[in-house]
Amino acid sequence: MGAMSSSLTVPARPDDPMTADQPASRVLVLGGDGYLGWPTALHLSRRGHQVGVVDSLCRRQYDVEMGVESLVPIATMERRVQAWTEVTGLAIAAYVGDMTDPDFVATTLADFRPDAVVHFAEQRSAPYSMIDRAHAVYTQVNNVVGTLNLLYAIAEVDPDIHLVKLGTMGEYGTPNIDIEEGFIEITHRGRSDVLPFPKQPGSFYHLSKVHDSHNIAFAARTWGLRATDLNQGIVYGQETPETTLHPDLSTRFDYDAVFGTVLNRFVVQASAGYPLTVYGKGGQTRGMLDIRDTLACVELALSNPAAAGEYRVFNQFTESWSVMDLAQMVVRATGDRIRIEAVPDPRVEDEDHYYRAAHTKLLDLGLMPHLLSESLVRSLLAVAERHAARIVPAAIPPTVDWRRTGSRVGAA
Ligand code: NAD
Ligand code: USQ
Repeated sequence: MGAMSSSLTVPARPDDPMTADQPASRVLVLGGDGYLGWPTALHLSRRGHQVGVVDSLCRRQYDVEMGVESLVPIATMERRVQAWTEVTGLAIAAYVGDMTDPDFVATTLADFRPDAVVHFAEQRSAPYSMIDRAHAVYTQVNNVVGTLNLLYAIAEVDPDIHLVKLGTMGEYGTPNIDIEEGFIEITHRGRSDVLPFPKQPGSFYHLSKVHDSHNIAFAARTWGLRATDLNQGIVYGQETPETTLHPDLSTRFDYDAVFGTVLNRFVVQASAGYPLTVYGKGGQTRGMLDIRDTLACVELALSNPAAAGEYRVFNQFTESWSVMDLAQMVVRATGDRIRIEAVPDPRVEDEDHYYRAAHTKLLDLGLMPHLLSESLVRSLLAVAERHAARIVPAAIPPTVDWRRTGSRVGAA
């Protein structure tokens, strides 16, 4: 996808409110038009930071390619930013461009002069990266080159900028030992060292995050950059206190087999009366978190920055759930109105395995998690039911097969 280096910049107002307990900072949210980037930008703006969003809008283009749309309608990026100012009086600067364009990245950083950058701007679907060779190459070039361009721009524009980068719990895979937060002390032939935790990612997408992690650690070590890698689990939910202020502030909600994540998919399937698509045995266990906790974790990372030269890793999830446990909770929340369907697993992954991952660093910084419950699932069901008329049933069954090197996709 080529670069679109136009910019629609909204000037910041001098009278933006500040919170009493936190010094305001300038934060650039890369991928600020996406599912998580947009609500993060709103949250930080409301908390008194001067916020800019950067996005190539490629995520909207994947929808066209897949023949699907977000279940909840979303406004254009231009309209979203305008609506935020109308509703709150606060301004968000917006830049449209591609992170794989090094000049765009450097110019944007030099123009906005952030204290911190939150980097969400990657192709984030494992199935999309496994469609065929072209999608695997696109994913790794988009993600790895975008992040490399960012590291160079930070080093050249202002090495003091704190990089908060979205990684993934899936970098670790599912080893038969406890997962630590980024690093593990290893004793080998009588000598000990603290080394990066071994990585066993399960898709070319997850591999792109591993490559990013190594590049970021190297840049921090070499150029003295400040970097926090947030190894985030699977996010669920769609509403945050800011996105519900106006329909034009809604964030996207994906339920299709390529971009929909597991609990969001189950909730939409249930609201459509579609049997829940548990892949394989359903013993796949993952760290998960509420979308509101993503915002809180990013804010905690920003307000407790990494030191110069420090590369640190936080495991960003609040609870672990197996896919079958999630499906059973959704069934209960519907009053047993729907059933679970065992679908042959299109992925190559352990369907029944040990899983215990450390996640204390964000809790130590003060995270107060929103935990998953049947009542929370019912509130997600209510969101899905409001938009049930927009569900495209053909988008629900899985189309991408890990074992084949070319899959047919697209619900249109
Ligand atoms: P998303 O696809 O909704 O948002 C990503 C945004 O980045 C999109 O708006 C897209 O247009 C933009 N983007 C992608 N490549 C770009 C490029 N080269 N230049 C400029 N913009 C680009 O994804 P999301 O669910 O909001 O995820 C955000 C980040 O969080 C991703 O890095 C993802 O890997 C990570 N993450 C997400 C989840 C989850 O459950 N959604 C879980 C763990 C980690
Ligand atoms: N699964 C089902 N049925 C479905 C969909 C998924 O059983 O209908 C299973 C998958 O096989 C997998 C698990 O649920 O075992 C999770 O799948 P997912 O699509 O919800 O999550 P994943 O592909 O891992 O990717 C998502 C985000 C990605 C992020 C990752 C966090 O798309 O950006 O990095 O979650 S983590 O899982 O911790 O790596």
